[in-house]
Amino acid sequence: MHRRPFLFTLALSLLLSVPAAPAAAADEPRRPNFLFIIVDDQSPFDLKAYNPKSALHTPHLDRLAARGMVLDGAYHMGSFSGAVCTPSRHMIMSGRSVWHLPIGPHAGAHCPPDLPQGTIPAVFNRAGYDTMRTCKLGNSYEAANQLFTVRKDASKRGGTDETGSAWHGEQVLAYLKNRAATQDRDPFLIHFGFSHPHDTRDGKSDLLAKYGATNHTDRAAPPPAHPRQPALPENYLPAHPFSHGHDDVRDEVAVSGVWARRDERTIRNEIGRQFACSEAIDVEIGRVLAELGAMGELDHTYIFYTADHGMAIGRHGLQGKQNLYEHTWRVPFIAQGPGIEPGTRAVANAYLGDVLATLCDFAGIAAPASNEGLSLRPVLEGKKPVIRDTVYGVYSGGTKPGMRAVKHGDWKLVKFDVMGGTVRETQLFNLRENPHEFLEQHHSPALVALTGVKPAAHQRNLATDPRHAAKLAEMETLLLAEMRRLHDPWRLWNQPSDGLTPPPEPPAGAAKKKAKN
Ligand SMILES: [Ca+2]
Ligand SMILES: [Ca+2]
Repeated sequence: MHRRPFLFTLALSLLLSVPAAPAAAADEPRRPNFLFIIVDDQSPFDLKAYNPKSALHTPHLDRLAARGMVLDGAYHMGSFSGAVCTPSRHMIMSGRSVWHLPIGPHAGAHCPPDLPQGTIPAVFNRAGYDTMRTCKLGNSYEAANQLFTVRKDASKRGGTDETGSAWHGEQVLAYLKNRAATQDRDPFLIHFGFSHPHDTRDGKSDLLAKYGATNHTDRAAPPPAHPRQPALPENYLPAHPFSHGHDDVRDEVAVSGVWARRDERTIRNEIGRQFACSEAIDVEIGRVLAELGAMGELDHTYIFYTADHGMAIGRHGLQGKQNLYEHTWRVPFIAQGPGIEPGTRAVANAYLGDVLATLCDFAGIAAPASNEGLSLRPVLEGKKPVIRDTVYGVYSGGTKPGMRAVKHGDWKLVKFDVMGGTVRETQLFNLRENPHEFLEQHHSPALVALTGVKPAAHQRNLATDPRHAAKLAEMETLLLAEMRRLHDPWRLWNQPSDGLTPPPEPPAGAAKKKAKN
């Protein structure tokens, strides 16, 4: 309100070609807008910003990356459910860590009852922002979602403008046009969510054709091959070398077009479908950014782009999001806005649960007491390379205790304690030297002949290499410390029990049914 006279003065001044009155601007700095873009199920390695060899065409995201900062170490903290979406989106909205959410085992002991009042829409409503949201429906944080003052949610995973990503774009464009028409000058926070590229990956026909893909529905046969299909991923395997502990989860066996298939034709076609859906999203981002530019809002708006978690689609022989390899544990994270140097990168060691603190910091709003995330602003403004030294990850939506990961510097430890104690595996990677987390199986001559990717001799799991025994012990100690600090309710086979009573296993089949998003 108090800005309107200034803006009017500014417009009048420009019109008359005389200098604007600077004193008014200094008194009341304009509060920034936020456009938070989140897609459903996307590996950072799909994007050229992370993988220059990717065939995915995303000119608008490329431009966002060129005008902003790309984070190379952004992670979702994990999940205790096959529906990885759900805890991920709770963490984004609330800034809480994975074992301190209002859902999941022992949640009540670690979560304030009024948490919805500490979520992004509640905090920004109270601060005088206009809040608007579009996204898919379901597998999210409904108590937070319903607090956006304008809400246009629907699951849109079809292959037309009305049934696909264009629908979400239209909701944001209509909102922006209404703001312009009513001359609404309040700062805004828009949650611009998409339902794709989550399966079913029914892309638009022109984009499917661009990537040589078909919306394959015949479970009895692989889809047709096509030379325009994207290549197999560098760390493709025809099967994961051991059970990862949730073999029957929907994403590994029941996604239409893939099912349990991991053959070259199936994987390349499905990546083509994923890319068709991701390019359609890029088109919508371009439309919205163009509108913000036309409204003169672009220079006053922080833009964030991310996904709720990554996705395998053939990498390491897996198809879903129920693992802790980098393709799935990590998320894309690109930020543009005032004070963020164009064309920069940082590791950050960010969690999606840092988003709330970051938005608050840029807006000049105090983060709520329930927030546990850290503001990424010092990283985004180039003042720090990382916001924390150690990153923890969990997947325990299948057999318990499940998988755990910890990353520190270039080193990453992954542990699998699954299938009733019959699978106990340890992986140690140096991510600088082995960024694709190549395993012994990636060195197979038959696989090298298929993918054309020949790992170097040292690019393998180093857990049993005696030269790295000290590093392994150090990472094991870090993992246990993180599990204790974050109230992980389980311990692994080689850890002290700490007197914990592990939560009961869900009845057989329960995890499978829940594992949709
Ligand atoms: Ca998801
Ligand atoms: Ca308003």
